[in-house]
Amino acid sequence: MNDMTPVIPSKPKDWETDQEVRWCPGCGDYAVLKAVQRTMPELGVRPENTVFVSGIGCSSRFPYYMETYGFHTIHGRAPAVATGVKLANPNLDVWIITGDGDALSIGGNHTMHLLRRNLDCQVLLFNNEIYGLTKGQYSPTSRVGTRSPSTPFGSVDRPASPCAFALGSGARFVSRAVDVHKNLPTVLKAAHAHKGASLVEIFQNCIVYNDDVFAPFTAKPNAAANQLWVEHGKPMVFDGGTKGLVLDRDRLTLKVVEVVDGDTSGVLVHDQANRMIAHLLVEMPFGAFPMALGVLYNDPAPTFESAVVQQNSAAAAGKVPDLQKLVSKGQTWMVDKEPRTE
Ligand SMILES: Cc1ncc(C[n+]2csc(CCOP(=O)(O)OP(=O)(O)O)c2C)c(N)n1
Ligand code: SF4
Repeated sequence: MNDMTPVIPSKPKDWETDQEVRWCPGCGDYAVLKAVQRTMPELGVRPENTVFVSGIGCSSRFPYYMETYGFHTIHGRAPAVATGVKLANPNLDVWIITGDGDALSIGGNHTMHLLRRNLDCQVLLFNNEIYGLTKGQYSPTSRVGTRSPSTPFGSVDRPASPCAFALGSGARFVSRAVDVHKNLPTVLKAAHAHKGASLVEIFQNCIVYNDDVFAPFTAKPNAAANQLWVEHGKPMVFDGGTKGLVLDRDRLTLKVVEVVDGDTSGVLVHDQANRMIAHLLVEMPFGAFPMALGVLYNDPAPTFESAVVQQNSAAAAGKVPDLQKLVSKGQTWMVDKEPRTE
């Protein structure tokens, strides 16, 4: 996030383009696009100071649909382009749009370095547990047993968790949301307010190749019992406040307990700056535990671009720029007028 004043307020319409949206009808990407366009005016930012950078995939078509600057780059390389943009002009508000394949297969290496460097940007990782654009091959987040064109007998490798990957890479802001959930704008605002790389994993339904893969916690009848929305300073309760998480201090694990008569004493209180709690939350096996959603970890640290700018200005301090001196520094030689013939 950047502090740019004065800011002329914008409306959601100001962030929409005239481009034809080319996602399948019913794709979760539409809901995320709407949520972002609705949220931007509330961030007090302007389209002309905003850049959306994406890799390749269905989700990566996003920059076409935002009336901002944008780069639809190459597969897995949005972090490299975003880093260049932010270093060239740290005042720009940079958003990365990526998929589970783009960010964690071909782009895993780049995503890791973006997060550990802590470039100030928002990374919206659309997780549909599949390669949508290339017609439904399994991805690094697909569950064991996923049948796809590239795993016709079911996948055998264990999936990666984007949030666990982010924490392991040294990310300072890690969050989760659901494409159609009303809380998505709240998570986007928190991600934007955080100075540094903010990872937002968005569970996104691919209606064509992986429909309802998140239904066990996103479908209406399952939502309350299986979604735990964490809030800093609040006890971690779910299922209408009837269940909560406690710390099993002997085993250093989490446990689900019944909350009787609303008595939450003993229930773990969310501390978003506690990295250990974040690790426990993202590692909870779904089924025995609910899906942890919201801002799981938020503990700011100095950003990459601020350190680079500071270092460059310190190195340049007291020096007078002299281009001629620079080009004639070191070894010089004369080029023969006539080519040598030997
Ligand atoms: C270098 C390179 N390798 C492979 C591809 C093919 N390819 C395009 S998109 C994609 C995966 C997209 O999956 P994901 O990032 O999950 O995005 P989604 O389409 O599901 O939104 C692949 C493998 C490519 N475009 N470039
Ligand atoms: S293939 Fe899936 S992810 Fe891609 S646009 Fe269609 S529904 Fe969306």
